[in-house]
Formats: sequence, structure tokens, C-alpha cells
Amino acid sequence: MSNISSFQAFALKDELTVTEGKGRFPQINIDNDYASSIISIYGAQVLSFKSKLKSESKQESKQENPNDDLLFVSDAAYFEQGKAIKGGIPICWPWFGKDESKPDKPMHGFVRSMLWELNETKSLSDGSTQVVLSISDSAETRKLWSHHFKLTLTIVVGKTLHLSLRSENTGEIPFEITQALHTYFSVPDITQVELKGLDQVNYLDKVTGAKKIELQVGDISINQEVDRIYLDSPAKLTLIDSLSEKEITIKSSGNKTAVVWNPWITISKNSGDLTDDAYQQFICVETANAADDTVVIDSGKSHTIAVEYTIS
Ligand code: TA6
Repeated sequence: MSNISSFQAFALKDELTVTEGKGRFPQINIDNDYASSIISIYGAQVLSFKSKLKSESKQESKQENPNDDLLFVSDAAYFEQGKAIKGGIPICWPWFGKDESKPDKPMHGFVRSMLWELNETKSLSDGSTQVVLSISDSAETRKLWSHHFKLTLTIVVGKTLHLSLRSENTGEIPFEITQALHTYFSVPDITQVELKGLDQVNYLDKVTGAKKIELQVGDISINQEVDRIYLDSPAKLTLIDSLSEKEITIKSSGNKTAVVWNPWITISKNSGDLTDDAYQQFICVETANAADDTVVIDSGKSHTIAVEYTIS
């Protein structure tokens, strides 16, 4: 896809390499004291985050469990130019979902299926590793969306995984976006997972397609297809996986919306980039600006959405 040698200047001794990954996409491999991680430069997509820290309550030492990934990537994912990679943390931008005013345009925008630029790699003083990637408008993007922009993703791999996505309007006129950090969390058994923090929060149900607002009562467990846009979601959500005794805290800013998705049986079977049983292995909990939570960015201004995942 691209000349891998052009990325070698970004390597950090004993901590970060850039290699050719699946589909010959360039990928960043991080290995520091706290975690290992893989980031695809295509889509600026974090594909893996494995913490080396064990919770003190489990009385375990600092040791990596190779199967213990925060993120799910489908075994049937496409690693093909022009297609989105199913899994990890896709960036949906500058629109979330299917834009009804642009029915012929790609679902979830276009930056998840383009090669980004690698701008910076850095060892931070606390031992974590920072990576900065960006994408700006080009003749190709302007065919799909006429605006001038710079989108910058800063990723910090350390005790936690932190992502911050800055949308900058480099043009002369304001533009409006919706967006999501569409995170696929890996779970050993979807029926053993509970998502806390959305009790009494209103949502739109994309499964029924109804425009009517529903009220979430209680915490969320998954035993059917779930595709919901939670409006006015709180800044902190907690995903509890009772099987692996793992708790993931999701702290976000710059957003009012959370999206929760699990495709369940039929969609898994009918999706070319999911295996039949994929629905058992992940839940998407997305930090978003979606539905009525649109963001208008004036010329020369920016908006930042951020999320931090803490595993305990
Ligand atoms: O965020 C949930 C959702 O919009 C679902 O409706 C589902 O289609 C999912 O995203 C995956 O979309 P994708 O285009 O990646 O297949």
C-alpha cells in the first residue's frame, strides 16, 4: 500500500515500530511497561490494546496475558483499500451512520477507509507512548464532502488507553459534523456483560427505527440485537465483564451521546465481515456526537472529543 520505509523515522527504540500489517496496511506496534498496542495507519484505527497491569484486587503480578485484549477485531474483517476494518476503534467522521441527505455516501463517513498521515511518536515522561495521526481534506474527500478540514487523532498507550480527536475547520465557512469513536470491546461471553451508567437515560432505537424516544430502565445486558443512540449520556460509563472479572471505565468528553451496539445472530450471519458467532464476542460502546447532538464548527475553530478506557 505505502512505502513502509517512509515510516521508519517514527520508530522509538524498544518501544515502537512501524511494520506492514494485514492487507499490507502500515501498522504501529507499541510495547511499553504498561501495555502493548497495535494501531493501523489506515483508518487511524487502534486494533489492539493489551494491558500488562493486573488489578491489585486480584493480587496478581504485572504480567501480560496474550489473549486479554481490550478490543475485538473480527476474524472476517476486510483489510482492503476502500473498506472499513471491522473492529478495534473505527473513527466515524464527518457523519455517523447513514447520512439520510447523502444516501449514496459511505456509512459512518469516509476517514475510516483512508490512509492517514503519521505526524508524531513520542515517549512520555510517565512511560506511556503517544502517537499523533492526522488527515486533511483532499480532492478525494471533497468529492464526498466539500469542506476543508484537519482531523487529528492523539492516542496515548499507557496505564490507560486515551484517544482525543480534534476536528478543525480550515475553510472559510462553518460546517456541521456528527461522529463516533466506534469502539468494539472484546468480551468472552456477551450474555455475561453489563453496561452501567445509562439507567434513566433516553435513547433512540435503531432496531425498530422508531423516531420516538425510549427510556432506559436499569443497566444494560445483551440478549437480543441492540442498536441504540443514548441522548444526554453521562461522562462515565462502566462495562462489567463478570466472566473475566474485568471492569472497564469509559470516561468521555466533548460528546453528549453514547451508542450501544450488538448485532446478535441474524446480522452476524449476514455480514460478510463478521463470523456467524461474532455477536457473542463483542459489544460496541461508542463515544459520539450523533442524532440531535450535532457539532457546528466555525471557520478557524475546532472541536475535540476524547475518551479514556481504564481496566481494573
Ligand atoms: O454504531 C452502530 C452502527 O451504526 C450499527 O447500526 C451497525 O451498522 C454498526 O454501526 C456497524 O456499522 P458498519 O458500517 O461498520 O458495518
